[in-house]
Amino acid sequence: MRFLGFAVVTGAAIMLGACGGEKAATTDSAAAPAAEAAAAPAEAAPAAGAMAPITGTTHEVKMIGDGAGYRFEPANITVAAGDGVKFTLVSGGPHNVAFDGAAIPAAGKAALMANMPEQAGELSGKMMLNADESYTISFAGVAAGEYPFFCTPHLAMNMKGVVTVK
Ligand SMILES: [Cu+2]
Repeated sequence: MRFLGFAVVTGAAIMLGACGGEKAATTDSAAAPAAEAAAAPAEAAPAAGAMAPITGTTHEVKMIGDGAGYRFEPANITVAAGDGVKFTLVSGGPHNVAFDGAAIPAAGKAALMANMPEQAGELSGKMMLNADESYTISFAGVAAGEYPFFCTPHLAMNMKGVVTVK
């Protein structure tokens, strides 16, 4: 009975690939009840942080830096539940897409973080250098509201926008 419980915990740890779970798997059977208790929060964490794929429209935004200044085009994007936004570097890089965690709806922060690949920092997308590089963010599962964003290198030049999730 105890051995069976231990085997289930081990299986869950392999599926999740969690370091904490692997430690639990090497614990001897006398500590099995403790290992099972430790495995429960480890199972919940990846589910909460899972990226939600785009199921709707992918909206295109250009990242431009030229004689007229630095900007996102369009700068104001309204998306429906399940939509995504693809930011493509056109000129004037480096550019990125970043959000201020204090400026976005608190209810949407965890989902947005989970949906942003290759974060250079919290809610800060990867830096792009070359034309045609792009960065796509899914807004699936992100709470309704206004999400102001900016380009970190050009924040002082007012390279900003807002994604409104309906
Ligand atoms: Cu920029």
